[in-house]
Amino acid sequence: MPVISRGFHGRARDARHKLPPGQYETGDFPVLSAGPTPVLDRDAWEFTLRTETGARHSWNWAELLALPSQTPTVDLHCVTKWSKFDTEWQGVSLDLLLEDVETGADYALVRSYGDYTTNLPLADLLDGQAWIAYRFDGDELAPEHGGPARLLVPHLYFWKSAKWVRGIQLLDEEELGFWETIGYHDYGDPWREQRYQGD
Ligand SMILES: Nc1nc2c(c(=O)[nH]1)N[C@H]1C(S)=C(S)[C@@H](COP(=O)(O)O)O[C@H]1N2
Ligand SMILES: [Mo]
Repeated sequence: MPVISRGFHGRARDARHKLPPGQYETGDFPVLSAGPTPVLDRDAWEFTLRTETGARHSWNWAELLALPSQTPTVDLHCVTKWSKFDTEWQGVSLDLLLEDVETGADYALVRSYGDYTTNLPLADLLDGQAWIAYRFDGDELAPEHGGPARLLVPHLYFWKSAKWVRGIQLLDEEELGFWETIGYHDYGDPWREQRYQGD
């Protein structure tokens, strides 16, 4: 029976397996923000889902924290080519937030405090793929990384994970967000290297 070494070679093979095309692994957690970090008061914080028919579903900070949470461990892939493996988060699944929301929408436009937006299909927020995350690596989510809470949707390039998330608008027709409007890919699958429109 062959002896399988779980030393350096095994780790290197794992790393390659986890690394999408064109990416490199980093142990750092770079901060990438298109504007200044907004100063947000948890007492005034609110997250609002709006459906295509105009129905509103809102959660304040206490309500969000009172919901059952999950602790996903995920890999992050930024379009600027860094990937960070095995990051540990705590947050509320979008499956739970959307559970009682009646919608036939196909698209979502995510809005942040501070005006950042990003778009994705509604299906990519469901089935255990997305969270409103409020803790990272055992601590409150730091403001520069999107605290009090950010969207976490790690199977797409990290620009889709809107920091300082404020709400999600559900839409029948696709509307493009901030980066998508200026040439980044509508969908942004790192495994298909969908960095720019046309990739
Ligand atoms: N509100 C908001 N969310 C954002 C951004 C931003 O500029 N504003 N940058 C995006 C990009 S391009 C990346 S790579 C990640 C960076 O998250 P980090 O700063 O926590 O690494 O946040 C994404 N979410
Ligand atoms: Mo990014």
